[in-house]
Amino acid sequence: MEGLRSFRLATEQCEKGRGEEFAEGDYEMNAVQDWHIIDSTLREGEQFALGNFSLADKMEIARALDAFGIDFIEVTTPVASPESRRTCEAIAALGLRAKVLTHTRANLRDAELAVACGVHGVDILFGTSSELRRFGHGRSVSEIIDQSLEVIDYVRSCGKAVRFSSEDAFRSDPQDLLAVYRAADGAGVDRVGLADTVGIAAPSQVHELVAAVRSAVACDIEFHGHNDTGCAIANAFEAVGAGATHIDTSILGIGERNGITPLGGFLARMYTQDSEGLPRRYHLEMLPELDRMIARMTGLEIPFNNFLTGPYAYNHKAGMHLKAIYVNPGSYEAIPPEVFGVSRRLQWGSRLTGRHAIAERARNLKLKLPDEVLRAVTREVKARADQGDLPAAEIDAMLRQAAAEAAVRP
Ligand code: HCA
Ligand code: CU
Repeated sequence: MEGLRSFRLATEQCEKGRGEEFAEGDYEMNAVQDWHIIDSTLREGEQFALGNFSLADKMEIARALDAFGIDFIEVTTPVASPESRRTCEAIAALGLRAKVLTHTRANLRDAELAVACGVHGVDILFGTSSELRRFGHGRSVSEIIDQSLEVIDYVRSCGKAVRFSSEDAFRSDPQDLLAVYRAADGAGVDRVGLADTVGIAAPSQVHELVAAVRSAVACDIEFHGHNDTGCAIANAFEAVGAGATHIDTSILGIGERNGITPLGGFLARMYTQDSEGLPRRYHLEMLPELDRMIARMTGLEIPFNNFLTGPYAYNHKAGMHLKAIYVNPGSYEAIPPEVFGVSRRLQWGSRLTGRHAIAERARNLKLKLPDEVLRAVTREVKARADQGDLPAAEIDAMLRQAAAEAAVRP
């Protein structure tokens, strides 16, 4: 099957929709051309505690996402405030290659304002969970459908793209959900969306529900996953595996509470599936710039354990690791760092270092040392490093001295 890469996944038989069936047990992963990123740094990210972006910040973010190759940029609803409306209009008017979307509740007044801002499309949202129906808007499923269809028809009649998404989809009755999605699909939406609003879904659940939606609708499918239980990337990955076509991300994963699927982490995950397609589609080497930009604007550091761009994401320390890394970096790296514009860091002055790391350093210094001398220097480095990592200069001095003592000229 053209454009699709295959990988095995213990799964029930799934339909990819549009009539293609896959063999049981074999699962077809959408290659990079089959899925798109909707980056929501300018919508979900603005809901992050420290996401108070100025207009200039927002323009910078939109341009950077566009330059990176992001397909869709979602911005805060113009209903939120006068400045939000101005921003929505300004970003829609930037003339980016990326399509600008805004996000509204499923009511006509909000949709009218959204359309008037000149965006490419409107992402509308309705809560379908029993919690939201009981404690939130209080509507029945048929009322949700009626109200949504009115808004969908309106947005379509304006010639705009429209998406219908269910808030808290994973705590909704699947039958209710499918009924609402089928109705939205029948009304001609471009996409239906599943939002894991509280980050409660497990990857297997996401797979199952997206697969069920995949066989119920013909339109595209979007997944939006929060990270409260640490599954946002895995859930987005499973969503794509089950036939989702659009994944919501934000730079550094910023959003309500602890955020959503981070752009960088999601791309890391997807790179392992399609290492050729991904670099053709996105300027992956720009990722550190994007992460640094949001760190700067939120006044935070890039988290120490961030995917790809964290300060230690490519740090190698233990002797066994260092030894293998010198020979073949792939032995302890899933993704070559240069692909994402970062570099590796070899921490060879710790008590965990090894002879191969010290020997490599000696080679770099053009010192030829017999094996027993290298072993002795390594023992000495380890003993001294018990008090803390040694600076490179100290190890270099030890190697030079050992070379002099062994009367081996550099
Ligand atoms: C929110 C809404 C949302 C919407 C997601 C979507 C969510 O809680 O503010 O439009 O698909 O997580 O449900 O971000
Ligand atoms: Cu959200």
